[in-house]
Amino acid sequence: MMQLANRPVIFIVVPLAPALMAQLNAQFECLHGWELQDALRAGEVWPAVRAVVTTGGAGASRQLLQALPAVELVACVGVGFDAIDLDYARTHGIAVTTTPGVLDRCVADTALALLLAVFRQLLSADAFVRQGRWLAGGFPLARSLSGKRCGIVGLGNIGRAIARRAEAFDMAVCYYGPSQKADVAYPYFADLTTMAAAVDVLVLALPGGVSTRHVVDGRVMDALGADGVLINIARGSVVDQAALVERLLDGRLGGAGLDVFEHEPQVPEVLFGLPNVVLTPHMASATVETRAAMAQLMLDNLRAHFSGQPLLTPLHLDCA
Ligand code: 8YV
Repeated sequence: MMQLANRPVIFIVVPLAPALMAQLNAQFECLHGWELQDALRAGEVWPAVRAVVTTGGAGASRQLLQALPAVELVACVGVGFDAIDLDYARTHGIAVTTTPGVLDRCVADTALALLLAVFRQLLSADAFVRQGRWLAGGFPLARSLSGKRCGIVGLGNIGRAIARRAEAFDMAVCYYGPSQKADVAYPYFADLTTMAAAVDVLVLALPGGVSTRHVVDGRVMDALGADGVLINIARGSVVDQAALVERLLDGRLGGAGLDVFEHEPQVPEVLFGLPNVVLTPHMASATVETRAAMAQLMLDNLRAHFSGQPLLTPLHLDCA
């Protein structure tokens, strides 16, 4: 019992993988945020909590951080920090860690899987075989990926991993972002609509948050056009989803591969019947290997914090 009392108290926002929960339970005294929602809304405060453990999707709201007056660290299992109140963290000296570097490849794989699935009509082809329709004749021709122009929005670590894969599929890569990168030769566009008009595919790999909300709007989608394909493995918030749905329904946009949505897990049901759209449940990083690496990096940050060591992957809140 003594040992129990000495363990740092942490607040886990949403249920995590069983193996990670077991590790956290063994080393920390854990409060379960999903069981404390009513108490949080009722204004309860937990002064003993020293760290928040969360995911990219769940984040850490101002309301939560205000209820944890002694919190020192928000440790996120994920790279997206758009759901963490960084202003509050910055002004209250709360450190934030994420898990960069360990998920880029899986997320990029998912982007290419979505691209291939849309271009080669993989889901319709699979249904075609299962429904026995092959017996009555061949499957219609799909479209080839090689030779297509791929515009990446956000050339960070994930964007670069997507670029390398797109090149391996013989696509011509270019990118848009806040600034041109000195260390890559891909053509740079300073204007997103101009790039959308010049490519066959737009792949979104930019951070979510207020500053990127709806950067892919109706105008950008119209520039991409009736043969264009939109792939989103970033955040639902970066796309004007109503404008996207309209254009997929009336054919002004050619197709889409979507892993993220504006109001997850709600997905517009009108998309369910469209053969040119592939929908996945925010699973770009969701492999056994990658989730284990993300969990390990989050735990290493937590341990470093509580043993007075430098954090492994802190967010630099002045620049974030
Ligand atoms: C995960 C993500 O869905 O890294 C992110 O920001 O969106 C994903 O990798 C999530 O954080 C799971 O822990």
